[in-house]
This record gives sequence, structure tokens and C-alpha cells, in this order.
Amino acid sequence: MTTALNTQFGIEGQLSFREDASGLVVAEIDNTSGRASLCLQGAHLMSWQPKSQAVPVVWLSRDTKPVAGKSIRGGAPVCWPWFGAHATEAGFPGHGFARTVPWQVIESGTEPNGATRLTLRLVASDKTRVQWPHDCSVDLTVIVGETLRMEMTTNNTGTDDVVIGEALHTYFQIGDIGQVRVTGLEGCDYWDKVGGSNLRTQQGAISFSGETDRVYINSAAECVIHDDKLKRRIHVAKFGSLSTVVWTPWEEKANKMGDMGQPDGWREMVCVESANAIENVVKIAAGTRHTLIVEYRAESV
Ligand code: TA6
Repeated sequence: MTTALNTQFGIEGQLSFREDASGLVVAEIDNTSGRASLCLQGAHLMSWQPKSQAVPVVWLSRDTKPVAGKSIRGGAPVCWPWFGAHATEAGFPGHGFARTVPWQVIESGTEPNGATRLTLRLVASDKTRVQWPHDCSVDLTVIVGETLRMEMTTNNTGTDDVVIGEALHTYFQIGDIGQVRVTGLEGCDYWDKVGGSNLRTQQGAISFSGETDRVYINSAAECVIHDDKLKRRIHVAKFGSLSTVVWTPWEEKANKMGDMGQPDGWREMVCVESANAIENVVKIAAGTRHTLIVEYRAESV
């Protein structure tokens, strides 16, 4: 399978496809300005490191690996066509099914600045229609270089309007969760999911001293992760997204999850997710499309 992919979509010296020990296919991108890996199952970007950074910017648990039908811990999981628990079906997968089913490669290329572009598509199938009976496809385009851009486009090819929840649920690599602040969401309302679901308003920068699980709503703001230990800032810009999710499981929940990279991998990640969730879910009229875009940039300070 990888021979055909490399023939059709491989780019000499930039993009190749390999079969993982799990039998899943992984795209490896390595160009003059950045490197990344992406599992075709779930169109799941697993890692990204600009050549200017000594440490990866996107975090991947050392306790995770691609397994057919299972989500990978870390990287940038694609949450679609719902975010969080399904509204009515407790047995449906959290964050939707997109991240655990095969996607198809549909295009690859090199950007004018030398960045590598790869697009994958998930089309409706009998399996997906069981959980979501709509004729929609979703494309994910990743553009890997000194910055990382991801564009997630839902195309409603059906005859009914649909409503989706979605997120690029990105795990960022940091030096230590206790030495990190997130700015950009000052004054925004958020649903605090720790200990229930309470609506609050952000006062000042976000810092971390325990489990934090917040869905900031009605905000298109760019966020910045200030990492005092690694002495860098990560800029998280977004378009077509009105929710931002900020999450760290902290120690007790991380230990229960068991795949966060023992003993303290949880200290080296923070999620800043660009989403449309809760009151920001998106209605896509029949025959139209909607795109959520993120662009990440890291700078040493
Ligand atoms: O985005 C934060 C969150 O919804 C948390 O509540 C936690 O469940 C996290 O996602 C991880 O979810 P996952 O299904 O990937 O284990």
C-alpha cells in the first residue's frame, strides 16, 4: 500500500509513507524548515518540530503508538463531528469517530516557501453513518514548515443542513506545566468542566496548579503559550473557530489515563485546542462547507 502512496503522493527528499509496526500507514515529512509525522488513521498529526527548535512543539506521549481503531495520545487529534461526549448516545466515542477511522490521501505538494502540503479526506461510509447519518466529507490539509498550518474543511454534500462540533485537539510540548502561562483569553467566558460544568470569566493569564479543563466560548482570539522553562513562546492562531479548549489532566487523572508517559509526562504537555463546541457548534447548510484553520509558530525568547 505504501508503494502506491509513495508513487502517487511521495515527494523526493520531503514526504514519504511507511507502514508502522501496527500495520497503519504513517506519512513522514522532513524538509529544510520542519519535520512532522502523521498517521493516516484519523489524519492524526503525531509530531511537529520546526528546524529552528531543539525541542518538538507538538507533544506525543512516550506511552502511545498507533493502534488500529484506537486514538493516539498526543499530537493533534481530529475531533469531529462532535466534541466531547455525544449528546445522546453514551456508547458513541468521545470527540467523534473521525480520529479512529482510515482517511485517504488526496493531494500533496510543496508550497512556494518550501513547506510540505498534504491533504487527507474522510468520506461518509456505512460505518460512519451508523453514528452520524449525514452525507458529509471532511478534509484535513497540513502544511509543515517553520510554522504548522492545519485546515479542516467539512463539506456538506447532502440535502440536509447539519450541525457539527469539532476541534483540533493539539497537545503542545512544554518544559513544565507549573512554569507556563497562556494569554489571549483574558475576559472570555468559559465552561469550567472540573467538578461539573460552571460558567466563569477568565481573569488575567491562565496558569496551572491542578486539573484544568475549560471550554472558552465566543472567542476568535489568538493564544500564546509562554514557556519559562524552555524559554519559548508558542503562538496559536485560529480562523473559523469560536471555542478554545485549555486542558491539563494533572497528576491524578493522568495516572488513571495510563498513557500520558509515566511517571510525569503530563507535566510536559498542555492542550490549547481550537474548536467549535457547546454554544459554538456550527450549522452547515446543505451544499455548503465550513473550514476551521489553525496556524502554530514557536519563537525562542
Ligand atoms: O479537550 C479536553 C478533553 O475533553 C478532556 O475532558 C479530556 O477528556 C481530554 O479531552 C482527552 O480526551 P480523550 O478522549 O482524548 O482521552
